[in-house]
This record gives sequence, C-alpha cells and structure tokens, in this order.
Amino acid sequence: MADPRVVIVGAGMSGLCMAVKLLDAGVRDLVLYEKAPSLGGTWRDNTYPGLTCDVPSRFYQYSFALNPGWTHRYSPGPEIRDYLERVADARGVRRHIVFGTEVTAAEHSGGRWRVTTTRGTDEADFLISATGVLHHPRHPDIPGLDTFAGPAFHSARWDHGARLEGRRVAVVGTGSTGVQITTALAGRASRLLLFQRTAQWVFPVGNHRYTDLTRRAHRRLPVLDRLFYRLHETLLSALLARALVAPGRRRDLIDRICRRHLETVADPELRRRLTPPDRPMCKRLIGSRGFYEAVQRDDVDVVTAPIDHVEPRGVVTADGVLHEIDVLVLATGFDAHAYLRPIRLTAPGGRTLEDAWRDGPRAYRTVALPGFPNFFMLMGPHSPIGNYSLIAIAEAQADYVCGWVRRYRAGLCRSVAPTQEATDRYNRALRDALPRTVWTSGCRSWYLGKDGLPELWPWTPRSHARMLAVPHLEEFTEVDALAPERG
Ligand code: N01
Repeated sequence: MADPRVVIVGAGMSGLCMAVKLLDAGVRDLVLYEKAPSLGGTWRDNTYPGLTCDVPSRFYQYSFALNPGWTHRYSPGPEIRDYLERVADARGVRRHIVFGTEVTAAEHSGGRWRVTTTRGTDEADFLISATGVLHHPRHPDIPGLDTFAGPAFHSARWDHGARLEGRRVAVVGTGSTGVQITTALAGRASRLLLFQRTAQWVFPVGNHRYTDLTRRAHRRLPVLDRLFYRLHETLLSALLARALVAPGRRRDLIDRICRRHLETVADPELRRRLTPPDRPMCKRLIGSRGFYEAVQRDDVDVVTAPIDHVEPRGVVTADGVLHEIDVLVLATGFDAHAYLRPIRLTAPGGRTLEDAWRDGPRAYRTVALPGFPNFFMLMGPHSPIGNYSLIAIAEAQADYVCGWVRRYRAGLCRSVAPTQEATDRYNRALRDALPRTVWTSGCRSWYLGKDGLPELWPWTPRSHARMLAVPHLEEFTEVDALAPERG
C-alpha cells in the first residue's frame, strides 16, 4: 500500500476539514501550507465590529466536531475562529501546518506535483487547494483614496488602532459586511455615513444568546447537537436553498418577507433609496434585524449619490457635496473570481490553469480539473456557496477527495484526473439548469461570471452532496500516459 504525500494549500475552514478527514483515513505524510502566521482563513482575516456568521451556529460547524458551547444562535466571528483553533489542536492538525509560507506555483512532472513556496520547494502525490473563495479584498478604484488624511482601510484588514467612538465614520458598501458594520457602529460613531451604490434586500433575523441552561443541556446530551445540526440543515435546504434554484412558493415567500421588512422603514424617501433594483437572493441574502433601525437613526445617513473622489477631509459625491469624515471603511467585498490565483498551476504537457480557465473557471463536479492529475479543490467553481454552511460543503468535497486518496493507497490509481468529455457533459447540465435559478432573473452580482452566467451551483446543496457520494470512476483517466511530452 503506497502512502501518498499530500499537500493542502491553506489552513482555513476547508483546509482544516480536509486535513482531519485525511488524518482519520490514516494519511500521515501531510502538510498544510498557510501563508499567514495563524489559521482560520476568513475568520482570521475578518475582525470588523459586528462580525457574525449569517448561518446558524448549530449548522455552521463540522459535523465531526459539534460544539455545545456556542453562545449565540449566529456565532460572532471570534468564537468561530477559536473553534477552528480548538479543532486543529484536538484533531492533531496543527503540527502539520507550515505557517508563513505561501504556495506560489505547482507543476506536475514525473508523476508528482513539484510545489514551489516562498520558502522552498516540496513534492506531493496529491495537491489539494483550500484557498477559499472570498479571500482577496476588492479595493475600489476611487480617485484620491490614498490622499485621505485619516485612517482608511478595507473591512477585511480592520485597523484596530483607529478610534471610532465619537468620530465621523464612513462605510462604503452595503453587502453583508457593510450592513453588519453599520449596525454595530450606529450610536458609537458621532456620525455614520453609509455610501450605498446598490441597495440590497435584508431578511429579518434576530440573534439571541443561548442561556446557560441551553448550553448545559447540549453538553450533557450530545444527541441535541446532532438533532439541531440536522434540523438546521433540513430547514436551510428545504426553504432557502430551494428558493435559490427553483421558482415557486418558497422564492415568493422570501420576497414577501423581505418586502415587509423594508416596510419597517418609516420615511418613504429613505425606503425608496433602500429598495433594491433586483430580486431578493440575487446577491447573498443579508440577514439582519438591526440594520433598518440603524439607518433610521438621526446620526446615520444613507448616501446614494455616487462617490466622485476622496480628498484629505472626506468623500466628495457626484453632486459636489464634501462629506467630512474622520475614518473611512471600505466594505467593498472581494475578488470572487480569483480562485487559486496567483498560484501558477501547470499540468503535464505544460497546460496552465490560465489556459484551462480562459473562458472562466470550470471544474469537474466542483472538485477537479481535466488534465490536472491528483489535483482537487475545496470550494471550487460552481460550489453551492449561496446562503448555506460552507462547512457542510467542504465536508462533502473532502470526503470525495479522501475516496481518491484511499484508492491511491490501495494501488487502484496513480495519477488520475477527470476526462474532458465528462467535465464538458457536467458543465452542459449545469448551464441547462441555470435559467431556473434566481440569479438569472436580472441580477447584478459577483455571483455572475464574465459571460454573465451564474458561477454557482444551480441545484440544492443536498444534491451536491449526493453527487459527490458517488466516485464516478468511469469519468476518470490516468493522466501521465496521455500527456504530450514537452519539446
Ligand atoms: O461584499 P459584497 P461583502 N463604490 O461584494 C459595494 C460573505 N459574508 O464583504 O452592489 C461604491 O457583498 C458593492 O456595491 P454594488 C457573504 O457571502 C459572509 O459585504 O456592487 N460601492 C456592495 O454593496 C457576502 O456575499 C458573512 O453596487 C462599492 C459592497 O460594496 C460576501 O462575504 C458575513 C464599490 C460589496 O458587497 C461578501 O460580502 C459577511 C465602489 N467602488 C460577509 N465597490 C457570513 O456571515 C464595491 N462596492 C458568513
């Protein structure tokens, strides 16, 4: 039985998940390269005020490490980060992580992946990308941004040295992040200006604290954790996940709830400005009960005039108004299409990832790429990342990858990749299903790729898990034998 060397890129939520599953499967020659000095990925990078997961804590956790101690129905960010740290320690992952080391390139030659990092080189039989989806902050191209006299920073690079109490703070962007920051800072800042380019729908969800009694009950009766995990999975799958991918009653219900919630904004003019141009769920549905209350405060303004430029004293809008501020927060999102990049990935025969994805990121069943042997992705293209637990998705994908590692150890495969034909067939089915999704209803969203088509899973997350539960061995081929020799 050959024991493969496995390299995982990234020690965030999905990298840790992959590592636990591989260790459980008996793989010992395992390394996770993490470019940061600590683990946690998005939950390490994001530390902004109000950071809360928008998926219920009972479901936003590993099914193999259920936590009875969650303090809230929706977990605060730092709690999730602590949880990931604890899982890494408890499951023996930490000693496999090499921190402060970025993978810059990987080339498959001689039957193995030659991995280049900022600290040297390595070799691997399996290369697994767990680099996350929303990782590279999107810095807006606003003229004069660097001339601002006060602290100015992206939401994912929060400057904790910047004083906020009693200061005039501007927040640019009204996605999930901008909404959470605005809700948290209203009343703390002396004046809060929310620069909104496009309004987004907000679904009313409150966040209550679990009582000590509840937490004690969950500690004593682990079956409760399992029960609530399944319950939340079922609710999210049955309501939200289906509403995203199929027209009908569920989608209409979510529409109605969002519209009713907007009616709680008393001033018709403000309500008009907060009315999105597209349907709920075109972008990731925002969950908040406090946001509309926050923007109705006297010390909070929603500015809808487009930003023209920034000058040392503040933000100047296209109507010529200078909005004087002390702190500028850019909640402008992430480059969602940068999958894996800037890593340079080269398949046998010299084909690069850039070649493969010239027309946009396309994968085999979200996890693999034709021509790239023993290379797997977590959260790869078209993963079901809309309003669902990404942890559950990562688990399904990690289980699938483990299947191939097991087959390798059993001597049943050596350097496998999906065939181009199977990949094309899968992508055709995917495209055929897209018109039923809400994202083709006239949305403007980073969910859409450069061809205007959604880059999301057009079926339910459960169908994704069901698909990955079957290995589809007949759709894979040994690659080395087929790769053309380089001249
Ligand atoms: O980013 P976004 P986010 N001038 O891309 C605006 C996840 N998340 O960080 O809509 C002015 O959603 C942009 O305007 P427009 C969640 O999956 C999860 O908020 O493009 N405005 C938009 O309003 C979410 O989907 C949790 O017109 C500019 C905003 O910035 C994802 O992270 C919590 C601009 C960006 O919104 C990203 O959310 C928080 C410009 N030049 C976030 N450029 C969880 O709980 C951009 N904007 C799991």
